[in-house]
Amino acid sequence: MKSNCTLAEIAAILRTRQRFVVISHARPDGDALGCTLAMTLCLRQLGKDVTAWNEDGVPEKFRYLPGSELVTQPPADPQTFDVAVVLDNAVENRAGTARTAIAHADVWINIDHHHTNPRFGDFAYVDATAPAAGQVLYELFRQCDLPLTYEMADNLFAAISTDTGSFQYPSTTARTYEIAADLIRLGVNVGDLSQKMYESYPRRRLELLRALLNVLRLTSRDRVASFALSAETARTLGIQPEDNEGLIDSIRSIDTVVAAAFFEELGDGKIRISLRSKSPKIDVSKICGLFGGGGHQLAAGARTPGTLAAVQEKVLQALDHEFDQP
Ligand SMILES: [Mn+2]
Repeated sequence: MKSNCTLAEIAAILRTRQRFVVISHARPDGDALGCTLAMTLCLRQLGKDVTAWNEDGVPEKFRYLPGSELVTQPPADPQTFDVAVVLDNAVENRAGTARTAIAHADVWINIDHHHTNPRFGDFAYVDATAPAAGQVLYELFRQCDLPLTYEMADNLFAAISTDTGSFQYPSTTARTYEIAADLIRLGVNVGDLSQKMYESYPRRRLELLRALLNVLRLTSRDRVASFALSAETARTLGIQPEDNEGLIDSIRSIDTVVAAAFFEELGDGKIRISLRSKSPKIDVSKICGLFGGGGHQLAAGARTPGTLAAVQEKVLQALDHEFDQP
């Protein structure tokens, strides 16, 4: 595998070039958007021309992030830039139309924390020990004396908090808390921001959870919990794509459960698979790899063709097989 460039090399490009585009992955989570915005705000501080795109724009639930109005859906006509910055994205085409709207960039920068990231681009920096891409960006800004404003701090804190399950996942380290402390000193209001992140859901999200709990399945001797969302249920409840983010955690919290799975019927004949594990012995990025996806050992995803029932069955069998390994 290609090795990392240095953070100083990336900082030099940020300082010397002028026209930037910042992208991450489609169906953005808090890390993807927090990073996109922190980088965009940093480049604006440096006096650069910055464009920030996401295939899905900024979902309603993330509009509290400072600068969220700066991220737009990409235009139909591809554009040319000096530099394209790709964040929190291990698979280049997961950026979707945000990727195809870039006709050309002289330099491609790739900053990430997914161990499956092949280090695409001209300058790639992947730290698989970081629990969030936001943590890697923080190190870049601080080590290279780049601007780090209060608005950027809010975005980085949101990125790290959401990707660590509020500083709970095993990838959370002392360094993560040190960074959080620094971000709080920069002005992050933890109570206010956490309420926006975790206690401001629309009612339909809870209605969705109720519907999903009705179809909850426990398999592999109660070590695997799963539920599936049909396109019809999503339509009936008026579900937005961002509504189901994090619901998988509610079934993972069962004491006997080691792995949790969520299946969602997408409109295009594909099924979205989300897997979470509580044990390194069950590597869910490996299982998602069988279905053309990837991610982290304890959190991974894939999109695969098929029917909801058939895909669920195949994944549950693959999981069951993992428990048989010595
Ligand atoms: Mn991430």
